[in-house]
Amino acid sequence: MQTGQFLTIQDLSAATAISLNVAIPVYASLGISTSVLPTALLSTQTEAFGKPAAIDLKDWVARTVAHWYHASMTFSGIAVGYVGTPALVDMVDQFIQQSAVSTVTIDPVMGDHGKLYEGFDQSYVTKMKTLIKQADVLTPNWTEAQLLVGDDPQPEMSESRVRDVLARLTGQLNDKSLVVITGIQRNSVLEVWWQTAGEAILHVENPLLDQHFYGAGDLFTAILSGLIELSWDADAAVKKTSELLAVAIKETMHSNRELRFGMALHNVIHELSKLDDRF
Ligand code: PXL
Repeated sequence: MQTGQFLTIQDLSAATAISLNVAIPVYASLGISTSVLPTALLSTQTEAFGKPAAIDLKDWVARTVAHWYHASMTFSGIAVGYVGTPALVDMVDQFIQQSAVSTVTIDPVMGDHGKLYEGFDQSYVTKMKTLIKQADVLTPNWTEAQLLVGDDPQPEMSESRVRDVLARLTGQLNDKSLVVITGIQRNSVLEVWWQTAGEAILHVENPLLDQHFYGAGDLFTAILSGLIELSWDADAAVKKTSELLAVAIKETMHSNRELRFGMALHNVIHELSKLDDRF
């Protein structure tokens, strides 16, 4: 049961169903009262549309956080997605440290398919390695997971390699953290692997599709952090999230939209609303 106001921290990309545009309806459909802290205002995502018109919201974020502090604003849980600059990662880090929040979910959004996203370099990875120490739940894709343990991203996703990266990443976080690596492609299936410290490594499978679904990671993190905010057990939450992501991917694939516009949300929002058995 949610006891307060949840907070999502990530960019607002105007013309794409990714990041905040995905997170806001997801939390609403789960009945989670949510505040937003946009880190950047972009005309589109940074991939697939050329260079977006962008405003770095660092100054506004600093003033907002200061105002919230003076207004004694507290949050029941925080989920962090795309932040955008090393300076903002530092600010988010400090903000989380000073907010006595019970569960912090971090999606270290910075790359995919073996490469960093446009505009990021090693200094961003270094800052992100520090920020993730605050995570109770960490949701990197395979590229981000490797970067966070200090490896050059390799396409190889053998079981031993995935287990090794997952164990090393879990070792970098606090004792109870849940690490979930998405986008593992093995044996013609798409897998999600996860581990909480000291516990068994588990994975689930979905069909592997030969396309890139922009915003799928943002949707995954929004659903997972929402279910955890509603006190779902970690294993059940990851399994349900993977199942629901497949629903959204199926709809996106059949919707005839250009994939660069992000995720189709109608069916997944319908399914999420039905999970509401709290009242
Ligand atoms: O979906 C991840 C993401 C979030 N936000 C912005 C992005 C991307 C991926 O490219 O560009 C701005």
